[in-house]
Amino acid sequence: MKTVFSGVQPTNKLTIGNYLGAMKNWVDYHKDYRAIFSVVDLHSLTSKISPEERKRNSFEIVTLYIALGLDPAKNIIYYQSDVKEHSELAWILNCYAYMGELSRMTQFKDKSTGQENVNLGLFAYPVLMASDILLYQTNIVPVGEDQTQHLELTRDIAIRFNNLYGDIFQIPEKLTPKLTARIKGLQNPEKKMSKSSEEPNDSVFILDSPELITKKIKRAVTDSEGSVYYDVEKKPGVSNLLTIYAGVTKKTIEEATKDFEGANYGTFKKIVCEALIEDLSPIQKEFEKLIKDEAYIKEVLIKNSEKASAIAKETIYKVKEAVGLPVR
Ligand code: AQP
Repeated sequence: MKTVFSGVQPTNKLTIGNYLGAMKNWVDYHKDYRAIFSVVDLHSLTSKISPEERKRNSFEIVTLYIALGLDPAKNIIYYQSDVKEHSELAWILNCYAYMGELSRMTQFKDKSTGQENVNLGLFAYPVLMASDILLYQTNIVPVGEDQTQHLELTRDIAIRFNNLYGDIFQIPEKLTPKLTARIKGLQNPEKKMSKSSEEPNDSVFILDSPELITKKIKRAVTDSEGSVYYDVEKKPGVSNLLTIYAGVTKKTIEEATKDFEGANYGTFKKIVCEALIEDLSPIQKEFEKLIKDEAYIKEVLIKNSEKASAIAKETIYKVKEAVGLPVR
């Protein structure tokens, strides 16, 4: 059976960008793939958040995975730090990745610009991400568009390693949703919506109340033209809201645009809000129920990390044997 792997960093609460660009599409994979979804907490050490926040976010994200419909009996849901082979493989692959290629990563450039002491982890982040993916002999990686460059690097490292040592790693393919690959910020529709955005009305979080969602969408930047159609260059704000609407209603952009023929921006925003709230509300209800059952979530994490470890150990064995490290 082929493997699908993806992960989310517990750097904050999750946005509808994370949801529409990645997680919404994860639910049915287990039917055709061995489905592995991680909370990549080691990655989040590259960001400055408190230990309490990291812990709480991680727990909430796992709960959200289940609330979204990921059945923990059919999907491997776990914390990255619970499987020590992620770090082990990352170190080994660090020795096969080049400073030059890592320096070209745009996410590193974006996140390090203006920072005084850039931590080494931020620079090496893409190698840890490559390790996450390669550890499970992953075939496909469903991610948003922002991860394209990291995925390319993962493939390059895997091919380089295989050329040296034989068929050790599966070469993964990226799978990005056509329309919702890059949900933009509501206040800055030229930039991607991000969970660590400093502008409070830029991101809608999956767990935002209906009132808050309404407030944020009402304030979303549009333009002065007054008619609703899709044109990312000319109308980034309106196009982004149309994309969100199409994403939650599972309509094409043409179908979505048709729904707003003759509508003014007030009506348009109201309908986008309603559709978004309707899509998120069952997830929020399920989340509220599950989050109270801490023992259940902890049990899911223990059982699933054991499953993940068993797969990871097989890859590490192959890798260590290939490079001449002792195996037992
Ligand atoms: N705006 C977005 N549109 C579509 N997809 C998105 N993703 C993130 N933002 C958008 C996808 O969500 C998955 C998990 O992302 P991540 O947690 O690894 O971190 P990220 O890509 O760096 O996302 P954020 O929200 O911008 O986090 P911070 O602010 O912490 O850096 C990935 O599949 C990603 O593509």
